[in-house]
Amino acid sequence: MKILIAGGDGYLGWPTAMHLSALGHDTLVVDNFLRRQLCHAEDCPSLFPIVSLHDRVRHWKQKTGITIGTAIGDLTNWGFVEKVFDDFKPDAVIHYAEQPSAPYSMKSREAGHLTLHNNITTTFNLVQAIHLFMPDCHLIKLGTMGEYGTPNIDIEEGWLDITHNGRTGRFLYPRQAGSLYHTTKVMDTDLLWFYVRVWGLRVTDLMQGPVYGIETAENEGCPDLYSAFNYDEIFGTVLNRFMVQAVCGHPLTVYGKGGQTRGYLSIKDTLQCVRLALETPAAPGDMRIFNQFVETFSVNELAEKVAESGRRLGLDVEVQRFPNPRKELEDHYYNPRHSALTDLGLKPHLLTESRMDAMLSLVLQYRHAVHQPCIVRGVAWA
Ligand code: USQ
Repeated sequence: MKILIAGGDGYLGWPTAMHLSALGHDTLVVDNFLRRQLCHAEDCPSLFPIVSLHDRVRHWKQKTGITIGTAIGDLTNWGFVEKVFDDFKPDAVIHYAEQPSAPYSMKSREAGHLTLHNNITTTFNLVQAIHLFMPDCHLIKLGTMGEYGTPNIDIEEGWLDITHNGRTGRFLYPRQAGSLYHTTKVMDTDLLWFYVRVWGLRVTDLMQGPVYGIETAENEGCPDLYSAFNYDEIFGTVLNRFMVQAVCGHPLTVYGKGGQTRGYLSIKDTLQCVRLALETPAAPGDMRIFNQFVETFSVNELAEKVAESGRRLGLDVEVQRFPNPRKELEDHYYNPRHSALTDLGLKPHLLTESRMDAMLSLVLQYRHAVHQPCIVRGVAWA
């Protein structure tokens, strides 16, 4: 298949490009380096030195003989989008090209507007280009479990059957996001559902939980092929942050009561999930929604797992409660379904002690590179 990976330079986009190209797909990475620029501007460096996209593509070619194509430009610019689609004519688009940080989106009016404009316009342009150039193309969109929020009822996979005054209908499951970033994903879902209804697009919307990890089958032992790994308050996800905090002697930053529960998955499972969605495309006029995570943990449970792993590795890890900079429930019911991807064949990599220790050992090798000032930055929802 010809696969366009929008946001293919990112934490998940680049590993996806390697994974799918290794399976024999003709892969094109499209990116404008927004994530690199924002991290640079916010003084939030990656733990590992970031190799340029062009160098990674060269390293991958040397290692495997496979060429990954690149198109550098901004997907909010219609002229660029039109040219890329006209030239490449993808059979599938994997859409990661969004500003992915909740704290960044809440930082200032400007950052909020950038998030809103970038995320919604990119989704809109991709939908328009698919309709115009490749109406049969399957769009796989990375959404987020955060679209649902933390309701006091079970979370279904995307849809809810509602009986009202004796009549029953199927609707998008109610969304109530906890940040402007998460709200842009809700808006994406609505936009996609609208165009599925009117234009018969084929869409899979993946409600993904926070991802952790570094190595995949394709980059194992090859730092030149690693993605950027953020551990700062703005761009780092919680488990990646805790791992880095553990190795540099920073207390683990549990926000508030630490009962916030989310569905987690490793970067290896993200690749599996995206591949499974690709191999079983949505039918025309179908909008599939899959909940993409493999196990749930509270922040307290994650902190305890990191502290235990640290002890096994001889580290003295302190867990500390910090005032929560976010507005979120710290103690809540959380029971989301997640059977659709398992039914397609997902084989989860669970967060076992040995996997925790392997990741922490790898992070420990880069302890000298940790930039402590970015760990707590004080971005508050208020
Ligand atoms: N948290 C802490 N301490 C920290 C960092 C986070 O207690 O140092 C807590 C947060 O308050 C939150 C939970 O850990 O309750 C998860 O936070 P996170 O920063 O790992 O995840 P989040 O901001 O929700 O966003 C991340 C990705 C985003 C993705 C989302 C999936 O950045 O792109 O969409 O995970 S989900 O969380 O399911 O919405």
